[in-house]
Amino acid sequence: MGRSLVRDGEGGQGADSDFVAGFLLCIKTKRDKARTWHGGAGLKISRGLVVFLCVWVFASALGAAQDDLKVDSDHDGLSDAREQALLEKFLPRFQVSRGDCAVKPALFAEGLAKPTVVGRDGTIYGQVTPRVSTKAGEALIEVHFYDLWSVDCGRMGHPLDAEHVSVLLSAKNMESPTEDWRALYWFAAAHEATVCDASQIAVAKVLGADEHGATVWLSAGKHGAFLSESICRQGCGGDRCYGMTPLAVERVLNLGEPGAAMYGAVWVNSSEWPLAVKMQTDFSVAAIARLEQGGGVPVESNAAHGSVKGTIYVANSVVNGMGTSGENTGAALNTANDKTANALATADGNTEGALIKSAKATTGALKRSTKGVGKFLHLSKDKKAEDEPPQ
Ligand SMILES: [Ca+2]
Ligand SMILES: [Ca+2]
Repeated sequence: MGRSLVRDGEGGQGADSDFVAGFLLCIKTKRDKARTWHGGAGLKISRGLVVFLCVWVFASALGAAQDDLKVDSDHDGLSDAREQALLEKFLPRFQVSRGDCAVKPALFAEGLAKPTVVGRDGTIYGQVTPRVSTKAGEALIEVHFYDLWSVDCGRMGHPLDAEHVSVLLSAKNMESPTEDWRALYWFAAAHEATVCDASQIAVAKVLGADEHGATVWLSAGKHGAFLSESICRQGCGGDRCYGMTPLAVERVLNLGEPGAAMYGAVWVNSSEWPLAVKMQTDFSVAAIARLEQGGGVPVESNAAHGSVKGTIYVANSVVNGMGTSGENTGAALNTANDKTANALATADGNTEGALIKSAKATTGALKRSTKGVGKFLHLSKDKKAEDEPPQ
């Protein structure tokens, strides 16, 4: 990471600069007075005054530093300094596609309701929120890391793309020092709230990521997040992880909390992307219970539409096998909702069967079957090329 962007007055840097300024002033004053101590009467008074000024300056700077460490800009009970320290300690090791058409996660202009890209420079946004634990002697904090892109340039791409990864931390109490906090669970979002939802949850120790950030793979163009490279295709077949390279994170900026934005991130509430809804907890009791039953390895946090995903996956394969490019998967990744899922849930068995049979039959039959799936998904035919790895 190039640098930590903690503003003056938002985490201690302001206090540090006051302290340094006071120290320099004190040294300069003592040096100037020293030149006159050899000059004659009244010098003892001057020396006492210098000592008094020094003590006053240091005491003021120290007080200011302590006050700044208590600043809580988003009013959630955690200081800005504590939130920033946890963001930096648990920053995920993002793996991105070297040829991603959106380049890197973007920096957005402060204070504008409309998300406005300033630069595609590898900025990661964060959110640090205290949670209530049911265990005595345990404190919980949930940390979200948002990779916000200028564009989703996979299938059925669209401007702006809000993705995220999160972690649940624990320590003895909220005042525990940063080094004492440990990760319990990691969550990686992939196509949330669609029938292709492949979001995963895993035990941090199983990933070897309980004391630092987890390694997370972001699919090319679509930017779905995966806790293992091998499961990158678990959505509906529209994700690819190829040519992966570590993301050089330029900065980590705290978004604050809903209704209490930091760094001018008022654009979280824009209707142009589903970002505000991602600021809620990712660690439901049901998801954690499913995870613990499975031994802690990455499991899908929402397995409700598995058969539907299978249908779309087959449709995707058939379309690819035809040498054409279909919108089916891409649109499902982006737009399919529960209504669509319900429609498919009643039809997916027949549809999938038809597709599999069609795959063995004629091109004409294939076209009819894929059109059938497209009809279920309320889609039109594709105009873009498939986002396969570059040759
Ligand atoms: Ca706070
Ligand atoms: Ca916070």
